[in-house]
Amino acid sequence: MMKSGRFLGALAVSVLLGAVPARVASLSAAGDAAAGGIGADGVTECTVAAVQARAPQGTTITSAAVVEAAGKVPKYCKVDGHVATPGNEVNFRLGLPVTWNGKFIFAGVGGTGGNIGSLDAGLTRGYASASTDTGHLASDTTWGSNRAKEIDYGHRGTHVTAVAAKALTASYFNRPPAHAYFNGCSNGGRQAMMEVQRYPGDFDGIIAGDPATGTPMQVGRALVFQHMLAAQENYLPIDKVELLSQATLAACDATDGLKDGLITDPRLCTFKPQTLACKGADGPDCLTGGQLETVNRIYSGVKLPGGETYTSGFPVGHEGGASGWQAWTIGKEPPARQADGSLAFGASPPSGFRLSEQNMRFLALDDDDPQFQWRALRFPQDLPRLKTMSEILSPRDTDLKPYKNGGGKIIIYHGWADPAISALGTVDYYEKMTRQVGGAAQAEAFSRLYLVPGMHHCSGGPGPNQFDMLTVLEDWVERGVAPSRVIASHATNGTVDRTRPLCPHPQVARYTGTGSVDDAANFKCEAPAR
Ligand SMILES: [Ca+2]
Repeated sequence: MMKSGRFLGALAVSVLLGAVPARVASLSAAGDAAAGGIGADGVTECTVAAVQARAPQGTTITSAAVVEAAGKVPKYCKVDGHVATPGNEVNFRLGLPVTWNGKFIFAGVGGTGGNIGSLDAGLTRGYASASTDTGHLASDTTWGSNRAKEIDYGHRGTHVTAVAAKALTASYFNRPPAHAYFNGCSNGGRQAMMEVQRYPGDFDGIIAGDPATGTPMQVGRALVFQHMLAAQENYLPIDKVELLSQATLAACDATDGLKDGLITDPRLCTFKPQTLACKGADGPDCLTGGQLETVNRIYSGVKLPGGETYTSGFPVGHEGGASGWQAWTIGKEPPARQADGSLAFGASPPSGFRLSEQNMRFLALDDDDPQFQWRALRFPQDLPRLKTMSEILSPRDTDLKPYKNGGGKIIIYHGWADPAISALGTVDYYEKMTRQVGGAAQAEAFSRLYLVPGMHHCSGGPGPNQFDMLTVLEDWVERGVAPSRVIASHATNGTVDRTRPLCPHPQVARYTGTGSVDDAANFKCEAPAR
């Protein structure tokens, strides 16, 4: 089956986007005032007509209305609209606060897009704040059969929204934003990596949290599910994951030099799942052969026939808990046998299954095949069929020199215990990127990677999982203060019970030997001894 618009190559797309006029550059207060629609405060009226009159070409405003202050969110002008792309329209929302901090921020969106992200965090800090649905509605079940919508989800929708929303911000306030930032986690982290790789001029500061890797990640999941759902004895029930989690913590907690309930560097851990193998029949204190193979697949990742990593395995540690493997891989309920004899999850499958199933069904293949699903994937035989979509969805370019040379700064963070997207893949990317830009000093001139011990996917887990990277990035971009340690905290029921510095990779937080291990003051960042 053909996908509409599939012959639009990257070159044609970039030429078309390049044709959008640089509205910011051509702004003049006198010219805009002459166009009308300027209020007594010198700011554009918050109406469709006034905002549309100053909109860049290809941008359609569908709604503009003042929203009164509520809670911490200040009074702002809420603008909804869409941007035309070749073969599609990308919906966006832009919030323009009455008391503006002079800057712009873009909020990334999770999963497979389809919903515009919340602007509240940016508006609360006074930012002109934008987000996008990445070019399709959540209710649209056919977007994965439309190449234009796939490209917009993959990367283009974020870019055109950034260009249009920055221009609208400039025309609304009659001056361009002094700085433009992007902040996203998970798929939002993937959007961030696409921006830094493909559109280095869009932002001068980018935060990429737990960045999704697109096709390789979904293939890795599918291969785990192929084994885990092939036989009931391969399935890992919740209590077996808790058993594993206790075993990995017992084996690895002290290997980082401090027994504190956290595995600070899982790469140091030499835990072997085989030590949990059942000696005889299945029991609560052991893993069956089928369960061990499931665990090994999760830890091992996927290698190409030549031995090169295709998708990284998951680091050992903190597998348990509601936001651990349970949320992403095994689910709350075990799979049930279907009429055809197969095992399948019920109505609330684990998130990793839901996303991989959707990906294989309508996003992975270069040409749709309605019969294709995760059980049918053959690795590596099917890799050629995934090539085009992998290029559209997967941010793999390690050459960040254009972004660096343009003065951009990027902060990447990843939870070591993220059960959805492997932190080891992000470490691998960062180290390759470091070599590509000319070594550590060059990489540190514009980038940081923070690995967060014991943090699950973007939040959760027993580690210090709350931190404010935007302030760190603002200090770097606006005041030239290069990031060093970042204080993170962990709270239980709203009460902080642990603080810990996050250290720029490859440094790690080292206990100074005195005082509470739950107090960041008693840690320093230093290069690992190995
Ligand atoms: Ca430890």
